[in-house]
Amino acid sequence: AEKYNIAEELVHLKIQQHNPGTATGNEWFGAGERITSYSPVDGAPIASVTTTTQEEYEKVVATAAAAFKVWRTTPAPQRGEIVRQFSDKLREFKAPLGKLVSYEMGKSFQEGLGEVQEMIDICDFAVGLSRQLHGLTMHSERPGHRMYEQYHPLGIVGIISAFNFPVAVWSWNTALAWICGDVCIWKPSEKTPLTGVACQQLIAEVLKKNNLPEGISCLINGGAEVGAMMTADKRVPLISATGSTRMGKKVASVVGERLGKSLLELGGNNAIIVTPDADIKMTVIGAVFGAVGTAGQRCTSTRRLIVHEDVYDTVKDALVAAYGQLKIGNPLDQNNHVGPIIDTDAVQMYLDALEKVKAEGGNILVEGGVLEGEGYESGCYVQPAIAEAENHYEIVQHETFAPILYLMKYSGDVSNALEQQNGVAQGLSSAIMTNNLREAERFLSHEGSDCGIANVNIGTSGAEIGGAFGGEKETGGGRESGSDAWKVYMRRQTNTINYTTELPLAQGIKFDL
Ligand code: UN1
Repeated sequence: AEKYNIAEELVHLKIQQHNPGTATGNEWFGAGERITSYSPVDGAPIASVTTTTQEEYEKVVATAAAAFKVWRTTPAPQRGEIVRQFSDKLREFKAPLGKLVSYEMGKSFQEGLGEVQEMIDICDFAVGLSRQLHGLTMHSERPGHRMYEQYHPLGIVGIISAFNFPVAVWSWNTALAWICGDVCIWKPSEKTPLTGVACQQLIAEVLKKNNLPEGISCLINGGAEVGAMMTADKRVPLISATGSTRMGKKVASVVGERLGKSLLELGGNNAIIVTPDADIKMTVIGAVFGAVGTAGQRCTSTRRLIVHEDVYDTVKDALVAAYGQLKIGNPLDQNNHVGPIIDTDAVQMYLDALEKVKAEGGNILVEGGVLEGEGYESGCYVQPAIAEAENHYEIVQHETFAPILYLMKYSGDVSNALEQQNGVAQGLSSAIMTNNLREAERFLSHEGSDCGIANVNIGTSGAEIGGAFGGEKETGGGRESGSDAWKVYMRRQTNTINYTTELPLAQGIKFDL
């Protein structure tokens, strides 16, 4: 266990035993109750942070609002330069931050490093974007008139993120929001507050070095009641929330009530369709990584495999064999494939799901269960499971945030597989494994996958930052990260300028005085 101690990383990242949990930048506040962060790796308490009080929240919003007045007038490429400096910090601290992500959240060290890499990538993307916040120009129907559009900063962006990508999802939002001229208030998951404190300290140093005001990057901590301070707050024009569909519906209704904007990235129920033309070796790698990577706790995790009857037995046998090779244990030990899930409540949900699939008639192919004994003392290590199931089962329709894979069969045409794949409430990620052009194009067409992400010969998880990330239906409809996702962080203004001495009206209307 000594070998996987992270005491040194905590010192490096300036995490103390008791940390204030609220910050406007370099200034920290800590009057609230404490939350202790426990590691699912060994069950040990890591450190604590204070939750944000209403009074502290008021200070944060006031400071952010004042900072916005300065930040919005800073030229966008100069804002990009700040993000570039932040990405340098992330490069410098990649190992300790990746290790803290791994230890506090439980994902493998490789995935912890991958998450910090994703932060670096989105920063690089944002730096380039800071010179490309383009609007269109239009031709006016009136002589001597010019029309164009501009994107202006929105104001304060509230970010509510989940435990499973404790730092990357914040960076997708914040790197774009900053170059767009917005200021950010971040509430990380109450299950992973320490990675939040670490990130806040890194960005705060950059802001201080550049003599920028407090309030550009703010941190608040706590549970749903602290998130609710932001969602109900008219001074926060955009709330970006990642988490369960249940949480998203609540956020959307509160923000909608005040006609604010929300950007929601909620549950997935992602499937891979395996056609008779699939490369079986690629299928198995993609499916196993998709189902057990991050211990099944990505919103893009593969939850369903929809396999053609001609290759069903081959795929089934290959999967069962692959699951037999999986090493489950301390995620900081790079020999292990699968770490713990986040906490014992999540373990209970996993166990309940396995009971339910059995009760509904499912056939367990790879038995699940909670691991016990040396190295598993936290009680959070579970055996990745596979069940043969049917799409209409209530439990299959539900996103269980754990490594459970449902294996299903289809026969005939790929449209039968598509019906199953689209036949769930969620619409985040999807994939097809095929070497048949007709099937691949059908899958990508308007009558194909109904998800925000649709991949060919790649699994459902592990999206790159360059594309827009998000999904349809109960996934919430939001898009973050690449492509033109930046537009949601800005307000669009249409400008018409008349440079003549006449005042002609649009639509040819005559109004003579
Ligand atoms: C999430 O699970 O909330 O596509 C984000 C992926 C990662 C991001 C997942 N790049 O799996």
